[in-house]
Amino acid sequence: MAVWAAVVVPARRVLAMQRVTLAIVTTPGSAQHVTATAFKTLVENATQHVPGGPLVVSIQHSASLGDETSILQQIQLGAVELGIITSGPLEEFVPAVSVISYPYLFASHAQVDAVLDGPIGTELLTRLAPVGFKGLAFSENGFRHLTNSKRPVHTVADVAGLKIRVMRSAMHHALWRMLGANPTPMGWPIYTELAQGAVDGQENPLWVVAEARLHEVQRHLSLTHHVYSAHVCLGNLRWFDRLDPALQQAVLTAMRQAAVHQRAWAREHEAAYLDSLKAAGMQVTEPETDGFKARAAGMLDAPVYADPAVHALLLQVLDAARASQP
Ligand code: EAX
Repeated sequence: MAVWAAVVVPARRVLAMQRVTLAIVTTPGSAQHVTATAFKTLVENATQHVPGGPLVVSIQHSASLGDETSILQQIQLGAVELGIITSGPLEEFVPAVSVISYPYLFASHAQVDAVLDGPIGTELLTRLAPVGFKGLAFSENGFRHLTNSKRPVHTVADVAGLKIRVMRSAMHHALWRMLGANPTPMGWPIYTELAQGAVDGQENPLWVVAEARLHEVQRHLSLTHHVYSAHVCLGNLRWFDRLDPALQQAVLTAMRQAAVHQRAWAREHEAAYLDSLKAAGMQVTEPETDGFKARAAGMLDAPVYADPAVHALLLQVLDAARASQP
């Protein structure tokens, strides 16, 4: 009688480690890096014993995979799985995203949270799908302010003719034209361009100015608060759709928790970043914003918001921001 060797079939599913890349353009210490490291820890812990897991995240920072436009293209192709991207460059892929960058839309973080964590935020994340992205969460870049090497800006008239680097976004380009500047779209980083005087100024949240050491090459800081800038945490849609449902849930939950953690970090540190920029010698002005707002109001009729679907969403977002005004 033949003796058959017993074939042992494992009762549980085999765990298969999956390595994924998460790309950001900024350095360790940046807002994106805070979100990225929190996500990495959370998702790696959560997927230890999940079928198809664990998911192991490799963070590529400091624009090692190119600027945000290039990272978005790599995510679309599936060469990179995940990114934390400033809303500006994403607007060129999904024009609807530009509604949350509308000038002077938000006056407080409470309003930001009410809109981005409400139905409009959810709707925007789903609008990324047709171009191949899975929208996961909004983390925070912050309120943007103007810096330049030429002169203190007290009123919008002082902006006239300043050569300003803007993100690769038609919306930001149109806004700075409307404010009287001479805008030049560029990816990130921009330290060298500022140091060499290729442009006079740029606009970004305070933490960006400090972490990128722009105070070394920009003397004037004007607290304009002109645009709230979100970071959109997203992934390649095909990759996400093919994940085991438990892994999908783990990715979503970890990114949302990382974003909540990072928004708190950003808000806690804002005042300290302003102090550090003053201590580093930046000349700070608090410009008269009525003039900025009056000019920026023209954006309601700008071509970037002309598409009927985008315009309808813009009106909705303006209503929602008004309704959540403290
Ligand atoms: O996220 O490109 C930009 O101006 C961004 O705001 C910057 O990379 C920080």
